[in-house]
Amino acid sequence: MKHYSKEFLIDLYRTMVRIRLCEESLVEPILNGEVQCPVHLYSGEEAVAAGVCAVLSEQDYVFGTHRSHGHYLAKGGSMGELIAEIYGKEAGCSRGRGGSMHIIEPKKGMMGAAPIVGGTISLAVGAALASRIRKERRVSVSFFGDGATGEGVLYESLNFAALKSLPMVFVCENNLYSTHMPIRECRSNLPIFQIARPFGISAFRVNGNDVLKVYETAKEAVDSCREGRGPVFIECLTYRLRGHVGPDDNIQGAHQDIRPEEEIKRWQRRDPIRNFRKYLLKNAIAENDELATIEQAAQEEVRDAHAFMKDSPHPKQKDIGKHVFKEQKASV
Ligand SMILES: Cc1ncc(C[n+]2csc(CCOP(=O)(O)OP(=O)(O)O)c2C)c(N)n1
Ligand SMILES: [Mg+2]
Repeated sequence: MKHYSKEFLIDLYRTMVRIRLCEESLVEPILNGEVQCPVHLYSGEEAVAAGVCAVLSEQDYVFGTHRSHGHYLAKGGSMGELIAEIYGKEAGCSRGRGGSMHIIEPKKGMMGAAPIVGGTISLAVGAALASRIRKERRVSVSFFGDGATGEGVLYESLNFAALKSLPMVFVCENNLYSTHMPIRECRSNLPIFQIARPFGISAFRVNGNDVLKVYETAKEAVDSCREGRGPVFIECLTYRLRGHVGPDDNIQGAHQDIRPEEEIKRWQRRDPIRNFRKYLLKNAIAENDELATIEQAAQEEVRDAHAFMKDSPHPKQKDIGKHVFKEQKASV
């Protein structure tokens, strides 16, 4: 096992706990209708965002998906601004105009998220190209789900990134489902990471619930990018512990999860946070009290984030069209 400082390991734990508690704080408000925009919770997948973003500097770029609260928080986005965004408040990171699926913090390198499946992959390629042209050595990370493997833009992006040897890491969060569609029903047998190989791109599959494995693979990938060796593809096997959208899979309001109960239970036992907590205790890296203090601090941050949101007004009706793209009238 590689040697890591206690501080580093605790930071990984803290990041995952902050994401989980933030996500879980939204369950009640979604169910009682306080939160009105669609929210795709990241609970269960925290090790991917935490492990990958721990490798990145603030200058590196991250592009997300419809399920990106974790990417935003792990890249340094403010929890208060995230909660405010989800509630449509003016203090939100997109001034309340975007909601859960349009979160962004360019100052921290979180360049944005979007609900169009595969929609940000080519933007990440563009950022990697800009980094190359400007000789900035910034690495661009594209997070996307297994569902994006059905989108042509992924293959165009793989080709272009390989062609130009761009400093880019493709991170596929394979949670085995695309909405309610099991992956085995919509893909050929080819393991996802192997789609990168015909393009000459190094590709790996890791246990996406093991934060250290994710970190180690991402570290090699990012180092390789910085050395100018071109893009890398990482498939992270993981599972969402909540529904596709909202806390449960409410297919037309049925609040029903169509995934097999046994499968859900199996993945609950692989909870990345619970298992990393056990690892920290077993290896005497931290005491129970220390971890409890971290959990308490995260809970307080969540409370403060909700208080911050409550103090912020909604955008005024007359301003609702400001800060959003508009169709321009042709001048001729
Ligand atoms: C281009 C496009 N097609 C369909 C949808 C509807 N849609 C929203 S999320 C989703 C599933 C995405 O699955 P995946 O990429 O595996 O991400 P996950 O939700 O599992 O994290 C689909 C099909 C969409 N938003 N965009
Ligand atoms: Mg998926």
